[in-house]
Amino acid sequence: MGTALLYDEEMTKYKLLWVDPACKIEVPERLIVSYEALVRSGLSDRCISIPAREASDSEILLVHSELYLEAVKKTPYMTLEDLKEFTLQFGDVYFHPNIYHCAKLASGSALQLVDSVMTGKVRNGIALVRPPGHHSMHGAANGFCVFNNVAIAARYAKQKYGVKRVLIVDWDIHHGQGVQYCFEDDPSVLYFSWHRYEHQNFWPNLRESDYDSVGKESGTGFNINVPWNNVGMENSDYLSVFCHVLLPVAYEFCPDLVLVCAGFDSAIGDPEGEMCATPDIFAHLTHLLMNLAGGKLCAVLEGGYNLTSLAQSVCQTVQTLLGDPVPQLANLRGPCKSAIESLQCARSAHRRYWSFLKHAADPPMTDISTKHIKSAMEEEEKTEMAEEERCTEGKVWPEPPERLCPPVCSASVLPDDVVCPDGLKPLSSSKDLEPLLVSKLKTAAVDGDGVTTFSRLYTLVEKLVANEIRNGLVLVPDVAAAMMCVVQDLTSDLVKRVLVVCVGKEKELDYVTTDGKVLVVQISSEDSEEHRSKYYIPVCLKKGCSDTSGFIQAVLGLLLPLGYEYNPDLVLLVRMPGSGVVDSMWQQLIGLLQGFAKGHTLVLMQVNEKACMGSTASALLGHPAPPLQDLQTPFPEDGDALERLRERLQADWKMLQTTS
Ligand code: X5A
Ligand code: ZN
Repeated sequence: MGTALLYDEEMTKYKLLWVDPACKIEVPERLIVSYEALVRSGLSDRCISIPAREASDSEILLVHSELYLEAVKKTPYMTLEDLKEFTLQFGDVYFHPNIYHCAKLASGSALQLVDSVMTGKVRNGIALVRPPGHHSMHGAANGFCVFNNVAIAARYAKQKYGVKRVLIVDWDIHHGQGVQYCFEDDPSVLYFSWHRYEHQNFWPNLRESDYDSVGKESGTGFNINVPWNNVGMENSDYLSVFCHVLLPVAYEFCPDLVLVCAGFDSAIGDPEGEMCATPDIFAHLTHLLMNLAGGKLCAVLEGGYNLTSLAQSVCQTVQTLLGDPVPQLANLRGPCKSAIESLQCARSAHRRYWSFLKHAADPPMTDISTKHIKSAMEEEEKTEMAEEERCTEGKVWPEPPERLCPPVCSASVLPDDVVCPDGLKPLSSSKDLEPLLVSKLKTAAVDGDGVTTFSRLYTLVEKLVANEIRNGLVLVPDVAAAMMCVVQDLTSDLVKRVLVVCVGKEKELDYVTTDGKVLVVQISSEDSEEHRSKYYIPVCLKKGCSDTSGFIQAVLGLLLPLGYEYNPDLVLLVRMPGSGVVDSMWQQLIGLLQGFAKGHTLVLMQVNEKACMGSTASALLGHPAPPLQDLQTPFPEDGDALERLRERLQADWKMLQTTS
C-alpha cells in the first residue's frame, strides 16, 4: 500500500493577466517548484503516480450552483476585458481563459485521489493542484479559488463509497469559509480550521470565522474554528492546538476518511500568513492524522506563497505519507499567550458537544471592551518586534535536515521457541555484557537465557541509537526487571533522554532519575501520587488501561504534549502483564509514539503476552492502527483527574498549558 501523487502540468497553465496586488502571489511557479522538489528529492519516484481527470458537471454540482457553473463555463471564451469584469463580482480572485479547465482538473484530481484511497489502491496521497478550493462557495469564486476541491471530494466520498464520517482538516492559514458554509449543518462532515484572524482584521474578515461558529442545526459542534489573533505563531502553537483541540475531537468523531486542505501559507516565510512554524511541522501534523480512519488520508494543496517554504513543506508532508521517520522538533517551549487564549476559547466553545473536551476551562474574559484592549496589546507586541524580523521576504530558516531511513525498520529479540512475526528481523548476535551488569542480573535471579536476552536487548538499543534499526520488539520473562535494566544500565550513557511509557501497574518505578535523563509516564489504575515529580508522571484511570476513552484522552492531552516538550532520543514502551489495554488502543499508542525520537521506539512485553505480538509488529512496521470505534463516555472523575494533573504540571511542562 503506497502513497498516491497527483500532478498535471496543465494546472500551471494559467496566470494573472492584469495588475492586481491582491492576486499577484498566486503564480504557476507554486506548483512547478512543489513538484520539482519532489522529483529532486526522489520522493515522487516513491509515490504511485495517478493521472488527473476533469470533474464532471454533476460532480461540481455536488457543491456549486448551476448558475455559477454555467457562468464559469463561459470564461474560456471571454475577452480580457470580459474576464476582468467577470472577476470583479468576486473577492480576491482572477480568471483566465484556461482557469475553468484547470479548476475541473483540480477538483477531478481530488476525486481521483479519493478513488485511489477508497478502493485500496493506495493508503494515502496528495494532490498538487491549482486553482485551490477552500474559499469558493456555492455560487461564488473567492480567494484564488474557483471550485471547492475538498468539499466536492467529501460529498463524492459520501455518495460513491457510503463514507459515514469525513474529517476535513484545514491547516491553510486562511479560513476556508467555503468549506464551512458547505457543511455547517451537516454532522457527517467535521470541519476544522485554524486561520489568521487578528480579531477580524485579517482577510476574509468574517465574523463567522471566530471560535464561536460551531455549526448549525444538526451540524452543531461539527465546525471548529481556531482563530489566530496574532502573527508569528510557532511550532509549539500549532502542536498545542492539535493536542488540545483537534485530536481529542477527531478521535471522538472517529472519521472513515480524512481530507486535508493542505495549504502551506501557514509556514514560515509566507507573505500571507506571517507565521513562524517551520516546514518540518507538517511532518508532525501529517503524522498525527495518519492513524485516524485506518490511515485513509487525502491531502489537497490549497495556499502557500513563499516558494522555498512551500516546496520544503510539501516534501515534508509527502515523506511522512510515505512512512519515513518524522524529524525531531527541538526547543518546543509551549504556546504563546495569544495561542493559549485561542485554544481555550475553542475548547470551551466545544466542550458541550464533545465528551473529550468536557472538562475544558471557561473561556478567558471576553467582552467587547476587553477585546479592544487585547487587540491594542497584541498590536503593541507586534510593533515591538524588530521590523526586519517581521518582514517575511527577509526571513531565513535552516533547510529541514535529511530524514534517513535506517536499513532495518523493525527488529525483535525473542525467546527461541517464539516465531518471529512477519517483517521483523530477529536479532541473533549479542554483545558481551559488562561483568558488573551480569552479576547484577544474577543477583536479580536472571538465568542464563535471561542474560542472553539482555545482551541482545543491549545490542538492539545500540543499533537503534546508531540509526541502524528504527524500532524493536522485545519479549522478556520479566518486563519490570528488563525495564529497570534498560533505564538504569543500558541507555544512560547512550542516549540523552529516554521517554518511558509504562502501560499498566508497576510499583517500583522510584529508581527514576531526577536529572531529566528519563521521563516516565505511567498509565494505570494505581494511584502513586506520593512519588510524583517532574520526571515521574503517574496517570491514574479509574478502570485502568482497559478504559480506552480515558486512555486516549491521556495520550492526546498529556503524553503527546509532554513528549513533544521533552523531545526524547528513545522511547521505551513497556506493557505490563495484564494491563488490559485494548488492541486497537495499543496500536494507536505505538503509532502516535513514533512521532518522537525519529521513530526509535523499543517495546518491552512479557513472554506470556505473545497474543498481541502480531498487532505490535504491525504498528511498529508503520501500518495504520485500526480506529477506536464506539468509545464510551469517559468517567467524569477521570476527566477531572486528568485536568487537575495537567494543571499541576503546567508549571513544569509548558506544552500542557490550555488556560491563561
Ligand atoms: C487558497 C488561499 C488566499 C487568498 C488571499 C486573498 N487563498 N487575500 O490561500
Ligand atoms: Zn491560504
